[in-house]
Amino acid sequence: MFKKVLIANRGEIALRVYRACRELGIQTVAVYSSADQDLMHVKLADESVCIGPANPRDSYLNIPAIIAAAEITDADAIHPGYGFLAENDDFAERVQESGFAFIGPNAKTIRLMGDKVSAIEAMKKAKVPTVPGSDGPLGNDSKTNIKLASKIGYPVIIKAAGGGGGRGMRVVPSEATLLNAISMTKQEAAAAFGNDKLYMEKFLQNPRHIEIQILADSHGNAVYLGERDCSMQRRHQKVIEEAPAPGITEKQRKDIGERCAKACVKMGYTGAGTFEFLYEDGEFYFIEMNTRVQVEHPVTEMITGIDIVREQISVAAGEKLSVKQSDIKLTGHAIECRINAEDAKTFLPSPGLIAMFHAPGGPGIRVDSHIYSGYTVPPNYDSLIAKLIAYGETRDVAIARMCNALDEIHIEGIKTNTALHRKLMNDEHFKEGGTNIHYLEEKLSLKK
Ligand code: MV4
Repeated sequence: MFKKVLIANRGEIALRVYRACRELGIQTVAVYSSADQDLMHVKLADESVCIGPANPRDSYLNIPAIIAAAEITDADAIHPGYGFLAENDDFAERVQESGFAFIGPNAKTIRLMGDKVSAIEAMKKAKVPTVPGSDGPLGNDSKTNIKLASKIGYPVIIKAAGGGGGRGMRVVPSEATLLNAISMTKQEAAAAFGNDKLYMEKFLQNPRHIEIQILADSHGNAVYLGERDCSMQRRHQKVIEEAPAPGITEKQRKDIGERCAKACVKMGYTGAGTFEFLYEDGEFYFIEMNTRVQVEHPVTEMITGIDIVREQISVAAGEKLSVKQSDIKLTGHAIECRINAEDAKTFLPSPGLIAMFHAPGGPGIRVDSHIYSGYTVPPNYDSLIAKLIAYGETRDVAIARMCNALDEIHIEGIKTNTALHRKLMNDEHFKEGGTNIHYLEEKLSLKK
């Protein structure tokens, strides 16, 4: 096992990684920007190194500074968390070339999944169901593209191979705007990603966003930990996630889960990973794979009892997964509310001094947060300040506990979105379960 891990991230996930390391008896190195010296995990870590100014370009995205910090502190491994460099294939490569373990899959696999066209190709080979679409990248021939779109059937969506997470895509309702949409998306993709490769898919109009969590080791073992429903979102930012996904049957879970786990073995995937699907009319359609730990991993931990971050670390150290598929039983239901420092009406960030913070508690409540009374939320980063997770034997119990927790939580000094969460926990359609990716934006627009 590693002796010392450098945590190349900030906020709640840095604290989450710190906690997993401590449990494993691993020493920790925190790296932080000059805006982050008061972060909880910076105080708690065995060592800490300032890697640059507040601008993430110069600190959390500064590859030489992070590698230098690992060298100075003699760390064995680097955990990238999520965001920042977590899915940067060049970072993973340079970490490894510098003699450290990267806590995640190898650079080649990150690269393969980072290019959405090659990711979809790999899934097709592994029999993971994909969205009907172009077989590979779009060419430049107009006639061929028009034929392809009418074969797929309108509406179609044009996506950039270098995009993902909602960036670089355009919906095309009919042939009239197809060629223009292709050339516009191509230009934008070249500018945004330095890669103008595009692909085409059938546009699914009312899907849910359901993802499968997997874990894989370097000994050819892979398991699936069931699914999460992340459909409650606004502008590609998830607001609430839950596990399991309402209405998914045991048979559906097993079929899609086994395909994902097998795909991991086939690809030589190691670590934690997430297969993202659109789910419509009872069918799963792969869209992207995330090669990192995700914000919403706790809901899966709650219903499986498996520590995903601990498994990430131990498989990166060459150990076998601590569980096999037959050990994994989904029990109960978990819901996560993302608490953001933001204005309730405008959704603009609301950084500043947290004059007072009181965390909720009680049965089934978990709070993953780096904030504390007297902490100042800096304006330079993501506005996520806490994840409130509620577990219950049933979905109704989880919702009831979440309602209690939202009434107990107290954050003074900055604006947060706790009122939105309270409304959603009492929303009849949410309570019923299974709302689609458009539900929240539609609900919010009705109120205006
Ligand atoms: C789609 C789609 C409908 N049909 N692809 C948006 C984020 C990126 N991960 C893929 N996205 C979508 N791809 C096809 N063929 C609808 C979306 C989409 C979406 C997906 C997941 C969660 C929220 C979303 C919000 C808007 C659009």
